[in-house]
Amino acid sequence: MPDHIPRRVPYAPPPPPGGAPAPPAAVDNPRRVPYAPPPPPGGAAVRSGFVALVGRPNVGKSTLLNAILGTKVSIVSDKPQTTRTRVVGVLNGPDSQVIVVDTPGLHKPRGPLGRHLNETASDAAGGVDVVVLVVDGAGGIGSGDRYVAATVPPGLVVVNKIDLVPRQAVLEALAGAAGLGVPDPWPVSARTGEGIPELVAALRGRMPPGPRYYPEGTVTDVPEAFWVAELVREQLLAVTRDELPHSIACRVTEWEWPRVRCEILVERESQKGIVIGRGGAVLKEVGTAVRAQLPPGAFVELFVKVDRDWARDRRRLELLGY
Ligand SMILES: Nc1nc2c(ncn2[C@@H]2O[C@H](COP(=O)(O)OP(=O)(O)OP(=O)(O)O)[C@@H](O)[C@H]2O)c(=O)[nH]1
Ligand SMILES: [Mg+2]
Repeated sequence: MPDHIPRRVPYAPPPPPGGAPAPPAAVDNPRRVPYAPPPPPGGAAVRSGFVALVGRPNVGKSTLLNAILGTKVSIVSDKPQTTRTRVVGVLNGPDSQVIVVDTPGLHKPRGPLGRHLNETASDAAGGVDVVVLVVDGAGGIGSGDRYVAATVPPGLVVVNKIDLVPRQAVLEALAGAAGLGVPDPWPVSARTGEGIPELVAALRGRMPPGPRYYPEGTVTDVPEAFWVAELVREQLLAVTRDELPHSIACRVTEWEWPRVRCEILVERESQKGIVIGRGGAVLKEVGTAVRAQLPPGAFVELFVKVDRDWARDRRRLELLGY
């Protein structure tokens, strides 16, 4: 681990399209070593447990995790299959600890990467205390959601993105979500925060008595170097289109804080130019946006490399941290 650990940026909802990005604010360095301390003498009652957020791609699971935590720990984009790993967020309270796990969107896979993402999601949802099925209240509830509900039976359903539709449509979405097998779906907007405190209270209430699985103050288990690579990928997702997002992987190859070297892998020679941009414009924009989310002084060097096979087999995916 580096001496200087990049700090998490408190979660701020994304600015409206065209708007200026919100400046990052400082938070304390969270330490992230999982451990289970012995219960206190006399046993002050702590409720703790695991919640998995599952759903189709793009319904807003990662945005919801960030909103629940009040801190950005999972990257977000408007492209499907943004999340490629299990991402742990820890919500600490005076007498509770809720560990919320973000997962890749469950979808019909088109190759080894897709199959790997689906497996990661199903595995992450196994054995948790509450599976939360997230659906898109603005996009309609359909066969993809029913497939997820059948694959990983939920204990609670969240209808997200209610800020995008009028009240009447929210009621219709709630009625549709009730058909997914769990009564009383929860309406929320991960973007505006509407309904989030109520959802958090409900999740806390469902935790059984148990230990704090992570030290208080822990926010996530995402390793720092992986986080920087994820921030780079998030920015690339924001500026690229079509198939390109699925062809990109990022990995940090050198960490001499505050200097970080990050490689961007693309699958085809033709994609290299798009990622670099005219005169390096895209890389420059990506680097600036990533640096803005790291502690002052961070210097992120970006390199683009063609690697036809990064998404082709499980071993390669694991080497990339997926
Ligand atoms: N208006 C609105 N947009 C939202 C809301 N929640 C998420 N979004 C947007 O929906 C898109 C997808 O969000 P993500 O959080 O990346 O979705 P995801 O379910 O994690 O997607 P995968 O990781 O691909 O499975 C992004 O453009 C978000 O900004 C919401 O409550 N309201
Ligand atoms: Mg996600």
